[in-house]
Amino acid sequence: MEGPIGVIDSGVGGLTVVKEMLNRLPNEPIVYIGDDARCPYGPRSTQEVRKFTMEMASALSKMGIKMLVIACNTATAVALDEVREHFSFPVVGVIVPGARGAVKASGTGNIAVLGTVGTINSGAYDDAIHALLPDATVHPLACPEFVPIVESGLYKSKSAGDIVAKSLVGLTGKDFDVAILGCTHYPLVQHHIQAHLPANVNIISSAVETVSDVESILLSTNSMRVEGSKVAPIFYTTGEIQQFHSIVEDWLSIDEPDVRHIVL
Ligand code: I24
Ligand code: DGL
Repeated sequence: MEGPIGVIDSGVGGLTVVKEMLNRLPNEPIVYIGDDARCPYGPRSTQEVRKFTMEMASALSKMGIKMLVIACNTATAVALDEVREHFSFPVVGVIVPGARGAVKASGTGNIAVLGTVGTINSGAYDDAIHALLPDATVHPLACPEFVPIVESGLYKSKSAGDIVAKSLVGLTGKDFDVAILGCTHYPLVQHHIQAHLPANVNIISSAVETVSDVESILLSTNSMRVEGSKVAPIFYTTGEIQQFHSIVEDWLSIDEPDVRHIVL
């Protein structure tokens, strides 16, 4: 198999997955689509998220990708199966890898899951965890305040900690030793989350776990890119190029990244 690895997300959040890919698979060409014009997906209906996700997957399919990574938790939760049925390339979501990392890290099988309303309502993390560990106890918590904290830049301030603390009251009295960051944006408020959970709780980022799955598929399908010089990633946004460009520069430390507009 040849061609780039496609990565899709509701916006710029999936760059947390791209960052891990660039570190661990530096020779792989990446083509990314962020649906900024319709972000956030978290509060949207299942039907809408499925439709938007299929549109991004179709656009990348036409570009000849060898594999697709759905970096968005909300999109993975409701659209992974449909995307897999439609296309012949391998499709990797972020939920099964995140669930596997959590099950491995947990000594008790009691696991908290933080995510958007769409991700939590889908029950996708509960299902993935129980498939691996039938006796697990899952404590899901929707945290709709967290994405706006990050996107407003407020995540660096003290008041972000107060908002995070308020949301996490929903886990008071629950017993768990692992918490999954089941949303692309949550690694940016991880320090606030850790500070307001019991000290013994381990935090698992689905973004990190997902790249291990990408790597094993590349190896098992013998499609890892070996030869040649590094290829710069290409980023498509359905929204404004300017803002996307500065977030890519800042987050991935790429000078003059190739950011283009796309209409889906
Ligand atoms: N972080 C995210 N989204 C934003 C943002 C941010 N603005 C500042 N920061 N905006 O997601 C969403 C709105 N769109 C509009 C169209 O263009 C793109 C953005 C989290 C990104 C995680 C990789 C804060 C910020 C930043 C740089 C890096 C990381 C970060 F400015 F969180
Ligand atoms: N990318 C989304 C996720 O991981 C968060 C932002 C959104 O709600 O679209 O669930």
